[in-house]
Amino acid sequence: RKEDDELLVEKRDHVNSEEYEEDSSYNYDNRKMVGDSEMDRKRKSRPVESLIRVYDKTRMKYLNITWPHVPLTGLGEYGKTVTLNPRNSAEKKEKDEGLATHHFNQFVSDRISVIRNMMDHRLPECKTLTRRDNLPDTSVVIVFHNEAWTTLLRTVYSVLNRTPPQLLKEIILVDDFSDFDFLKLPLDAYMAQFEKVKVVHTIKREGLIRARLIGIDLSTGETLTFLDSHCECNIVYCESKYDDDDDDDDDDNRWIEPLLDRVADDWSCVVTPIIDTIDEQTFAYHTPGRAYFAVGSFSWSMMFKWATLSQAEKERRTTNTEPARSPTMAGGLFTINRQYFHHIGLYDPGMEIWGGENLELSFRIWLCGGTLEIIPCSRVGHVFRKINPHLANFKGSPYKKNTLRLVETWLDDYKYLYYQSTGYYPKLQNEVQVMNHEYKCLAQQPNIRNPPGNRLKIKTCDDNNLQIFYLTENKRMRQLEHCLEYIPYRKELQLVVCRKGKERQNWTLTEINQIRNTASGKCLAMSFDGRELTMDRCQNVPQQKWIWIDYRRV
Ligand code: LR7
Ligand code: MN
Repeated sequence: RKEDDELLVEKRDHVNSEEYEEDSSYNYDNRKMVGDSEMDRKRKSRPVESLIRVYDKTRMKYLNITWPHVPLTGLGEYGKTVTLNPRNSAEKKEKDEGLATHHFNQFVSDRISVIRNMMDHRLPECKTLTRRDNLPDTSVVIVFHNEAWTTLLRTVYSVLNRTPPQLLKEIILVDDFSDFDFLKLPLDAYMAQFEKVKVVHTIKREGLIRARLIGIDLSTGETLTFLDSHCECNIVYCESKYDDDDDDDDDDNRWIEPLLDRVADDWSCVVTPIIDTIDEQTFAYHTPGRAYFAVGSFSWSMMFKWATLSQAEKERRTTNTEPARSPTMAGGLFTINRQYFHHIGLYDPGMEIWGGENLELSFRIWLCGGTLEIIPCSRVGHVFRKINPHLANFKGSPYKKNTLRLVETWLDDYKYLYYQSTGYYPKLQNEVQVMNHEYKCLAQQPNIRNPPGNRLKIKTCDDNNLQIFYLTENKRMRQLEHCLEYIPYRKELQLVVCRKGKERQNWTLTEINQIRNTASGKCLAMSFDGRELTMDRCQNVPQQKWIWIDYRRV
């Protein structure tokens, strides 16, 4: 091990990321590496078990424990794609079991070094940005339930190796009542070699939200940084930068510094890195491009979504390296000032297992005087997966429950949008969008003072909930407790409170696709400039042709 470490350090000295970037044809397979030969690679790419002796305090005796350990291999270095086919039935079983448990390719992860080198994916400008000298320190909190050994270790090593020691107060690993034995004593024993790593085990399944609250309680850093248990902080920390008085100081901004610098600017700034993708199958490190990144958004059904930077934000920012304001965050990776987190009341401890806490915290931040930003010069990789094992294996619907808590807590007058779009609605018949021949849609015009806004507009069709109407059995076009009504003497089309037996609220679709109001006999029409809605005498004209599109089928 010791030898391997030394070799690794030596090998690192050869690595020149500048050289790598400039020459895309650079072949890292030619690099002299540990275990370079095909024989070595085959031998070393097989996981081996190591034996350790630990003292079990409760049983008051020494135990011999094995844990899967991964030697250094050349596979996956610099975030390169790894494709490995099982060579026999035992390996096939290993691969299948890994996939079934984690929904990522544990078989591959177990054959990549837990300390692999990574390409520097930042914008070149990031390297020369200036920042304050005295950055606050941070406690890195990583919670996990049944994480794979190698992904967990890779996360921990990437933090240890790529965070300047004076900025890393500690790493707190919160084991959320995992079933795997190797995450108990063996993990404690393994982590005991690192002064800065603390491991705690919950005594019942808490879920990621309360597990993080436990981590926060135990932490002492000025700021808190959260990571999922399958991350890799981007780029290598070179010790010489901090230990020697090396004046080669053009690279003081690694993953953590830009985050801490921004939090130090303003205690109410909560920041996230750009989250790069570690492929769930090949463990390749992908990035959407150096300058491009997405911000966080959400749908009215309270699903987290990625979105492009708004025009306003594009105009507000003057350089690519500046922080970008983000409406929401994905939830797993962020840095926050400890006092500010307490000031806004931490997480909602009533939230279970998984989901919703990311939007809850995002709303909490924006509504409590804070800002949420993405820092483009900080990048961290995360293993994205298509199926979430925690939800799949859990009875009940914690995600829905958590979402209801956040809706009831923060959405006030807008919460009907959530209930409307998730179908918690009496006598739901059909969800439709009302579209005309110019592909424009009928939409409610939001009115903050008097929600829901009672005006209607014609807008470009999109998946905005304000465009979705429910067709009820009794011919209503309804949005929550409001129905579309035509008031002839005022010539007004409005969304007003639904009333039984009110013919002015009845609508039918004619054979030639007009939407006809029963009481007035008039038809819904688009004005000639295509902007306004009117009610006209029914005629066979394109302006009066509409279709009801079943929203759920689109
Ligand atoms: O009961 C649980 N106990 C836990 O400790 C369930 C989960 N966990 C741990 C788990 O081991 C992992 O470390 O919590 C962490 C997050 O769970 P994941 O990795 O299964 O979640 P995810 O990556 O699919 O989900 C994203 O949304 C979650 C909503 O609750 C959390 O906020 C995650 O932190 C978040 N991850 C990210 O933001 C990374 C970027 C992904 C995106 C988009
Ligand atoms: Mn995750």
